[in-house]
Amino acid sequence: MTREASSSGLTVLVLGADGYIGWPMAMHLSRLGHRVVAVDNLARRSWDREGGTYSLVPIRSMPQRVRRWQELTGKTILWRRADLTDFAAVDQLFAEFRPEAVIHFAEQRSAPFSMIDRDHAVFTQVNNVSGTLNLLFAIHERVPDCHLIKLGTMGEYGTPNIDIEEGYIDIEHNGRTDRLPFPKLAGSFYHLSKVHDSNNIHFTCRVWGMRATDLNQGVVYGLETEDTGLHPDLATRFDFDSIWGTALNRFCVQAALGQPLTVYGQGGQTRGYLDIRDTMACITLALENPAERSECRVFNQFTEQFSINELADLVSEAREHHGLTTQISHISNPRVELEDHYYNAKHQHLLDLGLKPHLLGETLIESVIGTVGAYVDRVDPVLLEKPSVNWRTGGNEVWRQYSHRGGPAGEVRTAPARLGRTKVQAVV
Ligand code: NAD
Ligand code: USQ
Repeated sequence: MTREASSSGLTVLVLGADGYIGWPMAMHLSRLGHRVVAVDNLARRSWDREGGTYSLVPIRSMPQRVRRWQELTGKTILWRRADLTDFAAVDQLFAEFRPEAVIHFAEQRSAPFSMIDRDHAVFTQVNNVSGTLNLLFAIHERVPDCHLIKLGTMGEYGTPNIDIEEGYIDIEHNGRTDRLPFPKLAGSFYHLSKVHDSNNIHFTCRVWGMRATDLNQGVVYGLETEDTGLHPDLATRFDFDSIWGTALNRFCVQAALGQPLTVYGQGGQTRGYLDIRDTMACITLALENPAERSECRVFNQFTEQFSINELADLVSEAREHHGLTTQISHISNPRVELEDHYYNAKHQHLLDLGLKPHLLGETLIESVIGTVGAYVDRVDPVLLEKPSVNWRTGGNEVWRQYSHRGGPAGEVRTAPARLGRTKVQAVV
Protein backbone atom coordinates (compact mmCIF):
# COMPACT_ATOMS: atom_id res chain seq x y z
CA MET A 1 0.00 0.00 0.00
CA THR A 2 1.38 3.41 -0.90
CA ARG A 3 0.46 6.21 1.44
CA GLU A 4 0.03 9.33 -0.71
CA ALA A 5 0.62 12.53 1.20
CA SER A 6 -2.26 14.98 0.84
CA SER A 7 -1.43 18.48 -0.43
CA SER A 8 -0.39 19.41 3.11
CA GLY A 9 1.57 16.13 3.56
CA LEU A 10 1.55 13.73 6.49
CA THR A 11 1.96 14.86 10.07
CA VAL A 12 5.20 13.20 11.14
CA LEU A 13 6.91 13.27 14.52
CA VAL A 14 10.69 13.07 14.11
CA LEU A 15 11.98 11.97 17.53
CA GLY A 16 15.68 12.59 18.18
CA ALA A 17 15.61 15.52 15.74
CA ASP A 18 18.66 17.23 17.24
CA GLY A 19 20.86 14.25 16.32
CA TYR A 20 23.22 13.34 13.48
CA ILE A 21 20.47 11.68 11.42
CA GLY A 22 17.35 13.23 12.96
CA TRP A 23 18.10 16.81 11.96
CA PRO A 24 18.73 16.09 8.25
CA MET A 25 15.65 13.83 8.30
CA ALA A 26 13.45 16.62 9.68
CA MET A 27 14.61 18.94 6.88
CA HIS A 28 14.25 16.25 4.21
CA LEU A 29 10.64 15.50 5.14
CA SER A 30 9.82 19.19 5.48
CA ARG A 31 11.18 19.80 1.97
CA LEU A 32 8.99 16.96 0.69
CA GLY A 33 5.95 18.81 2.03
CA HIS A 34 5.24 16.90 5.25
CA ARG A 35 4.20 18.65 8.46
CA VAL A 36 7.23 17.90 10.62
CA VAL A 37 7.30 18.09 14.39
CA ALA A 38 10.92 17.85 15.55
CA VAL A 39 11.29 16.45 19.07
CA ASP A 40 14.38 15.98 21.24
CA ASN A 41 15.32 16.32 24.91
CA LEU A 42 18.82 17.57 23.95
CA ALA A 43 20.31 14.75 26.04
CA ARG A 44 22.99 14.13 23.46
CA ARG A 45 24.44 17.60 24.00
CA SER A 46 24.59 16.92 27.75
CA TRP A 47 26.27 13.50 27.20
CA ASP A 48 28.91 15.38 25.22
CA ARG A 49 29.44 17.74 28.13
CA GLU A 50 29.64 14.74 30.46
CA GLY A 51 32.34 13.02 28.38
CA GLY A 52 34.28 16.06 27.13
CA THR A 53 33.33 15.20 23.51
CA TYR A 54 31.89 17.46 20.81
CA SER A 55 30.84 17.60 17.17
CA LEU A 56 33.75 18.37 14.87
CA VAL A 57 31.45 20.50 12.72
CA PRO A 58 29.94 23.29 14.83
CA ILE A 59 26.18 22.87 15.18
CA ARG A 60 23.49 25.40 16.03
CA SER A 61 20.74 25.12 18.63
CA MET A 62 17.38 23.72 17.49
CA PRO A 63 15.63 27.13 17.58
CA GLN A 64 18.42 28.59 15.42
CA ARG A 65 18.22 25.68 12.98
CA VAL A 66 14.47 25.81 12.46
CA ARG A 67 14.58 29.60 12.11
CA ARG A 68 17.28 29.38 9.41
CA TRP A 69 15.37 26.59 7.65
CA GLN A 70 12.24 28.73 7.52
CA GLU A 71 14.19 31.75 6.31
CA LEU A 72 15.82 29.81 3.45
CA THR A 73 12.91 27.63 2.34
CA GLY A 74 9.75 29.27 3.67
CA LYS A 75 8.93 25.93 5.36
CA THR A 76 8.12 25.41 9.01
CA ILE A 77 9.55 22.69 11.23
CA LEU A 78 7.76 22.73 14.60
CA TRP A 79 10.24 22.24 17.43
CA ARG A 80 9.34 20.66 20.77
CA ARG A 81 11.71 19.77 23.59
CA ALA A 82 10.50 16.57 25.24
CA ASP A 83 11.90 13.47 26.90
CA LEU A 84 10.47 10.14 25.72
CA THR A 85 10.93 8.62 29.16
CA ASP A 86 8.40 11.16 30.48
CA PHE A 87 5.06 9.63 29.51
CA ALA A 88 3.06 12.80 30.22
CA ALA A 89 5.23 14.67 27.72
CA VAL A 90 4.88 11.93 25.10
CA ASP A 91 1.13 11.73 25.59
CA GLN A 92 0.85 15.51 25.26
CA LEU A 93 2.68 15.38 21.92
CA PHE A 94 0.32 12.73 20.58
CA ALA A 95 -2.77 14.54 21.85
CA GLU A 96 -1.62 17.79 20.25
CA PHE A 97 -0.44 16.52 16.85
CA ARG A 98 -2.18 13.16 16.28
CA PRO A 99 0.63 12.07 13.91
CA GLU A 100 0.13 9.70 10.99
CA ALA A 101 3.73 8.53 11.32
CA VAL A 102 6.49 8.61 13.92
CA ILE A 103 10.16 8.27 13.07
CA HIS A 104 12.01 7.24 16.18
CA PHE A 105 15.73 8.04 16.42
CA ALA A 106 15.60 9.21 20.06
CA GLU A 107 17.87 6.80 21.90
CA GLN A 108 21.32 6.64 23.47
CA ARG A 109 23.11 5.20 20.45
CA SER A 110 26.71 4.59 21.45
CA ALA A 111 27.93 1.08 22.24
CA PRO A 112 31.03 2.35 24.11
CA PHE A 113 28.90 4.79 26.19
CA SER A 114 26.75 1.86 27.32
CA MET A 115 29.88 -0.06 28.39
CA ILE A 116 31.46 2.67 30.59
CA ASP A 117 30.07 1.32 33.86
CA ARG A 118 26.89 0.09 35.54
CA ASP A 119 25.27 3.58 35.57
CA HIS A 120 25.70 3.99 31.83
CA ALA A 121 24.51 0.48 31.04
CA VAL A 122 21.39 0.88 33.18
CA PHE A 123 20.77 4.38 31.86
CA THR A 124 21.04 3.25 28.24
CA GLN A 125 18.56 0.43 28.63
CA VAL A 126 16.11 2.47 30.74
CA ASN A 127 16.26 5.44 28.37
CA ASN A 128 15.90 3.38 25.22
CA VAL A 129 13.51 0.66 26.29
CA SER A 130 11.19 2.78 28.44
CA GLY A 131 11.18 5.62 25.87
CA THR A 132 10.07 3.19 23.18
CA LEU A 133 7.50 1.57 25.48
CA ASN A 134 6.01 4.99 26.26
CA LEU A 135 5.78 5.62 22.56
CA LEU A 136 4.03 2.30 21.92
CA PHE A 137 1.43 3.08 24.59
CA ALA A 138 0.88 6.62 23.27
CA ILE A 139 0.31 5.31 19.74
CA HIS A 140 -2.02 2.58 20.99
CA GLU A 141 -4.07 4.96 23.13
CA ARG A 142 -4.13 8.06 20.92
CA VAL A 143 -3.55 7.14 17.24
CA PRO A 144 -3.66 3.34 16.75
CA ASP A 145 -3.40 3.69 12.96
CA CYS A 146 -0.11 5.63 13.21
CA HIS A 147 2.90 4.02 11.49
CA LEU A 148 5.92 3.62 13.76
CA ILE A 149 9.25 3.71 11.94
CA LYS A 150 11.85 2.69 14.48
CA LEU A 151 15.62 2.83 14.07
CA GLY A 152 17.07 -0.46 15.15
CA THR A 153 20.52 -1.66 14.27
CA MET A 154 22.26 -4.41 12.29
CA GLY A 155 24.25 -5.04 15.47
CA GLU A 156 21.16 -6.69 16.98
CA TYR A 157 22.03 -9.80 14.97
CA GLY A 158 25.73 -9.88 15.88
CA THR A 159 27.94 -11.89 13.57
CA PRO A 160 26.46 -15.40 13.32
CA ASN A 161 28.08 -18.04 11.15
CA ILE A 162 25.00 -18.18 8.91
CA ASP A 163 23.38 -15.72 6.46
CA ILE A 164 21.45 -12.93 8.21
CA GLU A 165 17.85 -12.63 6.99
CA GLU A 166 15.66 -9.53 7.23
CA GLY A 167 14.13 -9.93 10.67
CA TYR A 168 12.73 -13.45 10.38
CA ILE A 169 13.97 -16.95 9.64
CA ASP A 170 12.12 -20.07 8.51
CA ILE A 171 13.15 -22.85 10.87
CA GLU A 172 12.56 -26.58 10.61
CA HIS A 173 12.92 -28.33 13.95
CA ASN A 174 12.06 -31.93 14.77
CA GLY A 175 9.90 -32.19 11.67
CA ARG A 176 7.94 -28.96 12.26
CA THR A 177 8.47 -25.54 10.64
CA ASP A 178 7.82 -21.96 11.70
CA ARG A 179 8.80 -18.43 10.73
CA LEU A 180 10.37 -16.84 13.80
CA PRO A 181 12.30 -13.67 14.66
CA PHE A 182 15.93 -14.09 13.59
CA PRO A 183 18.20 -15.03 16.56
CA LYS A 184 19.98 -12.06 18.14
CA LEU A 185 23.50 -11.97 19.53
CA ALA A 186 24.07 -8.29 20.28
CA GLY A 187 27.56 -7.02 21.12
CA SER A 188 26.95 -4.31 23.77
CA PHE A 189 24.37 -3.16 26.32
CA TYR A 190 23.38 -0.52 23.75
CA HIS A 191 22.83 -3.06 20.98
CA LEU A 192 20.87 -5.21 23.46
CA SER A 193 18.55 -2.26 24.18
CA LYS A 194 17.59 -2.37 20.50
CA VAL A 195 16.87 -6.11 20.75
CA HIS A 196 14.54 -5.44 23.68
CA ASP A 197 12.84 -2.66 21.67
CA SER A 198 12.37 -4.99 18.72
CA ASN A 199 10.73 -7.58 20.93
CA ASN A 200 8.38 -4.99 22.45
CA ILE A 201 7.43 -3.64 19.03
CA HIS A 202 6.84 -7.12 17.62
CA PHE A 203 4.66 -7.95 20.63
CA THR A 204 2.48 -4.83 20.27
CA CYS A 205 1.95 -5.52 16.58
CA ARG A 206 0.66 -8.97 17.56
CA VAL A 207 -1.55 -7.93 20.46
CA TRP A 208 -2.69 -4.40 19.55
CA GLY A 209 -2.49 -4.47 15.76
CA MET A 210 0.19 -1.77 15.63
CA ARG A 211 1.78 -1.01 12.26
CA ALA A 212 5.56 -0.87 12.55
CA THR A 213 8.71 -0.85 10.50
CA ASP A 214 11.84 -1.83 12.42
CA LEU A 215 14.85 -0.65 10.44
CA ASN A 216 17.98 -2.58 11.28
CA GLN A 217 20.40 0.05 10.13
CA GLY A 218 24.11 -0.42 9.47
CA VAL A 219 26.79 2.16 10.27
CA VAL A 220 26.01 5.54 8.67
CA TYR A 221 28.76 7.70 7.14
CA GLY A 222 29.01 11.13 5.55
CA LEU A 223 27.77 14.54 6.55
CA GLU A 224 26.13 16.12 3.55
CA THR A 225 22.56 15.82 2.40
CA GLU A 226 20.73 18.06 -0.03
CA ASP A 227 19.67 20.20 2.92
CA THR A 228 22.62 20.31 5.33
CA GLY A 229 24.74 21.88 2.58
CA LEU A 230 22.37 24.83 2.14
CA HIS A 231 23.89 26.88 4.97
CA PRO A 232 26.42 26.30 7.79
CA ASP A 233 23.59 26.83 10.31
CA LEU A 234 21.89 23.70 8.90
CA ALA A 235 24.93 21.44 9.37
CA THR A 236 24.48 18.19 11.24
CA ARG A 237 26.80 16.92 13.95
CA PHE A 238 29.93 14.94 13.04
CA ASP A 239 31.56 12.88 15.77
CA PHE A 240 35.16 11.73 15.74
CA ASP A 241 35.95 10.59 19.29
CA SER A 242 36.01 6.91 20.22
CA ILE A 243 32.66 6.98 22.05
CA TRP A 244 30.44 8.65 19.44
CA GLY A 245 32.49 8.66 16.23
CA THR A 246 31.83 5.69 13.96
CA ALA A 247 34.69 3.93 12.18
CA LEU A 248 34.61 5.48 8.70
CA ASN A 249 33.87 9.00 9.99
CA ARG A 250 36.81 8.63 12.40
CA PHE A 251 39.09 7.35 9.64
CA CYS A 252 38.23 10.40 7.47
CA VAL A 253 39.17 12.77 10.30
CA GLN A 254 42.35 10.79 11.02
CA ALA A 255 43.19 11.00 7.29
CA ALA A 256 42.53 14.76 7.21
CA LEU A 257 45.05 15.15 10.04
CA GLY A 258 47.54 12.73 8.48
CA GLN A 259 47.24 10.48 11.55
CA PRO A 260 47.31 6.67 11.57
CA LEU A 261 43.92 5.03 11.06
CA THR A 262 42.95 3.17 14.23
CA VAL A 263 41.90 -0.33 13.18
CA TYR A 264 40.86 -2.27 16.29
CA GLY A 265 42.52 -5.69 16.42
CA GLN A 266 42.84 -7.74 13.23
CA GLY A 267 40.32 -5.55 11.33
CA GLY A 268 38.29 -8.41 9.87
CA GLN A 269 35.18 -7.09 11.70
CA THR A 270 32.58 -6.77 8.93
CA ARG A 271 29.48 -4.56 9.13
CA GLY A 272 26.83 -3.09 6.83
CA TYR A 273 27.32 0.59 5.86
CA LEU A 274 25.30 3.31 4.18
CA ASP A 275 25.61 6.91 3.09
CA ILE A 276 23.54 9.38 5.16
CA ARG A 277 21.73 10.35 1.92
CA ASP A 278 20.55 6.75 1.62
CA THR A 279 19.28 6.87 5.21
CA MET A 280 17.07 9.78 4.10
CA ALA A 281 15.86 7.76 1.10
CA CYS A 282 15.23 4.51 3.03
CA ILE A 283 13.15 6.19 5.71
CA THR A 284 11.17 8.14 3.12
CA LEU A 285 10.45 4.86 1.30
CA ALA A 286 9.26 3.27 4.54
CA LEU A 287 7.06 6.30 5.24
CA GLU A 288 5.50 6.33 1.79
CA ASN A 289 4.93 2.55 1.81
CA PRO A 290 3.69 1.92 5.35
CA ALA A 291 3.38 -1.40 7.12
CA GLU A 292 -0.10 -2.90 7.37
CA ARG A 293 -1.96 -3.04 10.68
CA SER A 294 -0.55 -5.91 12.83
CA GLU A 295 2.54 -6.06 10.63
CA CYS A 296 5.97 -5.79 12.21
CA ARG A 297 8.09 -5.31 9.12
CA VAL A 298 11.86 -5.57 9.42
CA PHE A 299 14.21 -4.11 6.81
CA ASN A 300 17.98 -4.42 6.95
CA GLN A 301 18.98 -0.87 6.10
CA PHE A 302 22.45 -0.76 4.60
CA THR A 303 23.81 -0.78 1.07
CA GLU A 304 27.27 -2.41 1.24
CA GLN A 305 29.29 -4.45 3.68
CA PHE A 306 32.95 -3.86 4.43
CA SER A 307 35.52 -5.12 6.86
CA ILE A 308 37.38 -2.48 8.87
CA ASN A 309 40.54 -3.37 6.92
CA GLU A 310 38.70 -2.68 3.65
CA LEU A 311 37.51 0.70 4.93
CA ALA A 312 41.03 1.65 6.00
CA ASP A 313 42.35 0.61 2.56
CA LEU A 314 39.70 2.72 0.79
CA VAL A 315 40.67 5.80 2.80
CA SER A 316 44.35 5.10 2.21
CA GLU A 317 43.79 4.76 -1.58
CA ALA A 318 41.84 8.03 -1.71
CA ARG A 319 44.83 9.81 -0.14
CA GLU A 320 47.30 8.01 -2.39
CA HIS A 321 45.71 9.77 -5.38
CA HIS A 322 46.89 13.04 -3.85
CA GLY A 323 50.39 11.64 -3.38
CA LEU A 324 49.85 11.13 0.36
CA THR A 325 50.72 8.01 2.28
CA THR A 326 48.59 6.73 5.14
CA GLN A 327 49.63 4.67 8.08
CA ILE A 328 47.17 2.01 9.23
CA SER A 329 47.72 1.07 12.81
CA HIS A 330 46.24 -2.10 14.34
CA ILE A 331 45.70 -1.18 17.96
CA SER A 332 44.60 -3.49 20.75
CA ASN A 333 40.83 -4.01 20.42
CA PRO A 334 38.97 -2.36 23.31
CA ARG A 335 35.84 -4.35 22.39
CA VAL A 336 35.01 -8.01 22.68
CA GLU A 337 33.96 -9.04 19.18
CA LEU A 338 34.93 -11.52 16.47
CA GLU A 339 37.75 -10.09 14.35
CA ASP A 340 37.63 -12.68 11.58
CA HIS A 341 34.19 -14.05 10.77
CA TYR A 342 31.57 -14.96 8.16
CA TYR A 343 29.16 -12.13 7.32
CA ASN A 344 26.42 -12.14 4.72
CA ALA A 345 23.38 -10.02 5.54
CA LYS A 346 20.38 -9.70 3.23
CA HIS A 347 19.17 -6.19 2.37
CA GLN A 348 16.68 -6.66 -0.44
CA HIS A 349 13.44 -5.13 0.89
CA LEU A 350 14.45 -1.48 0.53
CA LEU A 351 15.92 -2.13 -2.93
CA ASP A 352 12.56 -3.68 -3.90
CA LEU A 353 10.83 -0.49 -2.74
CA GLY A 354 13.05 1.52 -5.11
CA LEU A 355 16.20 2.47 -3.18
CA LYS A 356 19.02 3.64 -5.49
CA PRO A 357 22.15 3.39 -3.34
CA HIS A 358 25.01 5.87 -3.27
CA LEU A 359 27.91 3.42 -3.12
CA LEU A 360 31.04 4.26 -1.18
CA GLY A 361 33.68 5.54 -3.56
CA GLU A 362 36.78 7.67 -3.48
CA THR A 363 34.86 10.81 -4.43
CA LEU A 364 32.74 10.58 -1.31
CA ILE A 365 35.72 9.79 0.91
CA GLU A 366 37.72 12.67 -0.59
CA SER A 367 34.78 15.03 -0.12
CA VAL A 368 34.31 14.04 3.54
CA ILE A 369 38.07 14.34 4.20
CA GLY A 370 38.00 17.77 2.50
CA THR A 371 35.02 19.02 4.50
CA VAL A 372 36.28 17.81 7.88
CA GLY A 373 39.73 19.12 6.94
CA ALA A 374 38.34 22.64 7.37
CA TYR A 375 37.86 21.94 11.09
CA VAL A 376 41.07 20.09 11.97
CA ASP A 377 42.12 22.76 14.43
CA ARG A 378 39.09 21.75 16.56
CA VAL A 379 40.33 18.15 16.87
CA ASP A 380 41.83 16.95 20.11
CA PRO A 381 44.19 14.16 18.92
CA VAL A 382 43.81 12.21 22.17
CA LEU A 383 40.05 11.85 21.59
CA LEU A 384 40.74 10.81 18.02
CA GLU A 385 43.40 8.21 18.79
CA LYS A 386 42.74 6.56 22.10
CA PRO A 387 39.66 4.44 22.81
CA SER A 388 38.33 5.52 26.22
CA VAL A 389 36.12 2.52 26.98
CA ASN A 390 37.08 -1.13 27.22
CA TRP A 391 34.39 -3.84 27.10
CA ARG A 392 36.04 -5.83 29.91
CA THR A 393 37.01 -3.04 32.27
CA GLY A 394 34.78 -0.07 31.36
CA GLY A 395 35.78 3.60 31.14
CA ASN A 396 39.58 3.97 31.35
CA GLU A 397 42.00 6.78 32.20
CA VAL A 398 41.07 8.69 29.02
CA TRP A 399 37.40 8.61 30.01
CA ARG A 400 38.28 9.80 33.50
CA GLN A 401 40.58 12.51 32.15
CA TYR A 402 37.96 13.94 29.78
CA SER A 403 34.80 13.55 31.86
CA HIS A 404 33.17 16.90 32.51
CA ARG A 405 35.85 18.91 30.69
CA GLY A 406 33.50 20.41 28.09
CA GLY A 407 34.19 21.07 24.40
CA PRO A 408 37.03 22.83 22.61
CA ALA A 409 38.26 26.17 23.93
CA GLY A 410 35.69 28.90 23.55
CA GLU A 411 32.67 26.62 23.49
CA VAL A 412 30.04 26.83 26.19
CA ARG A 413 30.85 24.68 29.21
CA THR A 414 28.03 23.96 31.57
CA ALA A 415 27.60 21.88 34.66
CA PRO A 416 27.88 18.13 34.05
CA ALA A 417 24.59 16.68 32.94
CA ARG A 418 22.85 14.17 35.14
CA LEU A 419 21.60 11.02 33.56
CA GLY A 420 18.08 12.36 34.14
CA ARG A 421 14.96 13.73 32.53
CA THR A 422 13.53 16.98 31.21
CA LYS A 423 9.91 18.05 30.70
CA VAL A 424 8.09 18.92 27.51
CA GLN A 425 8.65 22.49 26.49
CA ALA A 426 7.99 24.52 23.33
CA VAL A 427 11.04 26.60 22.50
CA VAL A 428 10.21 28.19 19.14
P1 NAD B 1 22.40 10.89 17.82
O1 NAD B 1 22.93 10.56 19.17
O2 NAD B 1 23.14 11.90 17.01
O3 NAD B 1 20.87 11.39 17.95
C1 NAD B 1 19.95 10.82 18.83
C2 NAD B 1 19.10 11.95 19.42
O4 NAD B 1 18.11 11.40 20.28
C3 NAD B 1 19.93 12.94 20.24
O5 NAD B 1 19.77 14.25 19.75
C4 NAD B 1 19.38 12.79 21.67
O6 NAD B 1 19.37 14.01 22.39
C5 NAD B 1 17.97 12.25 21.41
N1 NAD B 1 17.45 11.45 22.53
C6 NAD B 1 18.05 10.41 23.15
N2 NAD B 1 17.26 9.95 24.15
C7 NAD B 1 16.13 10.71 24.14
C8 NAD B 1 14.96 10.73 24.93
N3 NAD B 1 14.78 9.90 25.97
N4 NAD B 1 14.00 11.64 24.64
C9 NAD B 1 14.17 12.52 23.62
N5 NAD B 1 15.27 12.56 22.85
C10 NAD B 1 16.25 11.66 23.11
O7 NAD B 1 22.23 9.52 17.04
P2 NAD B 1 22.15 9.23 15.46
O8 NAD B 1 23.48 8.83 15.00
O9 NAD B 1 21.44 10.35 14.79
O10 NAD B 1 21.25 7.92 15.47
C11 NAD B 1 19.83 8.03 15.40
C12 NAD B 1 19.21 6.65 15.61
O11 NAD B 1 19.67 5.76 14.58
C13 NAD B 1 19.56 6.00 16.94
O12 NAD B 1 18.44 5.33 17.45
C14 NAD B 1 20.64 4.99 16.56
O13 NAD B 1 20.63 3.91 17.44
C15 NAD B 1 20.23 4.59 15.15
N6 NAD B 1 21.37 4.19 14.34
C16 NAD B 1 22.41 5.06 14.11
C17 NAD B 1 23.48 4.66 13.30
C18 NAD B 1 24.66 5.57 13.02
O14 NAD B 1 25.61 5.12 12.37
N7 NAD B 1 24.64 6.82 13.43
C19 NAD B 1 23.48 3.38 12.75
C20 NAD B 1 22.41 2.51 13.02
C21 NAD B 1 21.36 2.93 13.82
N1 USQ C 1 36.29 0.29 14.96
C1 USQ C 1 37.62 0.32 14.63
N2 USQ C 1 38.29 1.48 14.79
C2 USQ C 1 37.70 2.61 15.27
C3 USQ C 1 36.34 2.58 15.60
C4 USQ C 1 35.66 1.39 15.44
O1 USQ C 1 38.20 -0.67 14.18
O2 USQ C 1 38.40 3.64 15.41
C5 USQ C 1 35.51 -0.96 14.74
C6 USQ C 1 34.76 -1.49 15.95
O3 USQ C 1 35.57 -2.28 16.77
C7 USQ C 1 33.63 -2.25 15.29
C8 USQ C 1 33.37 -1.49 14.00
O4 USQ C 1 34.51 -0.65 13.80
O5 USQ C 1 34.05 -3.54 14.95
C9 USQ C 1 32.14 -0.62 14.03
O6 USQ C 1 32.24 0.28 15.13
P1 USQ C 1 31.61 1.74 15.05
O7 USQ C 1 32.06 2.50 16.25
O8 USQ C 1 31.83 2.32 13.71
O9 USQ C 1 30.04 1.41 15.11
P2 USQ C 1 29.19 0.69 16.24
O10 USQ C 1 29.80 0.74 17.58
O11 USQ C 1 28.82 -0.67 15.72
O12 USQ C 1 27.91 1.62 16.31
C10 USQ C 1 27.47 2.43 15.22
C11 USQ C 1 26.50 3.45 15.79
C12 USQ C 1 25.30 2.71 16.38
C13 USQ C 1 24.70 1.80 15.33
C14 USQ C 1 25.74 0.84 14.75
C15 USQ C 1 25.24 0.08 13.55
O13 USQ C 1 27.14 4.22 16.80
O14 USQ C 1 24.34 3.67 16.82
O15 USQ C 1 23.67 1.05 15.91
O16 USQ C 1 26.84 1.63 14.24
S1 USQ C 1 25.80 -1.59 13.56
O17 USQ C 1 27.26 -1.58 13.67
O18 USQ C 1 25.36 -2.19 12.32
O19 USQ C 1 25.21 -2.22 14.72
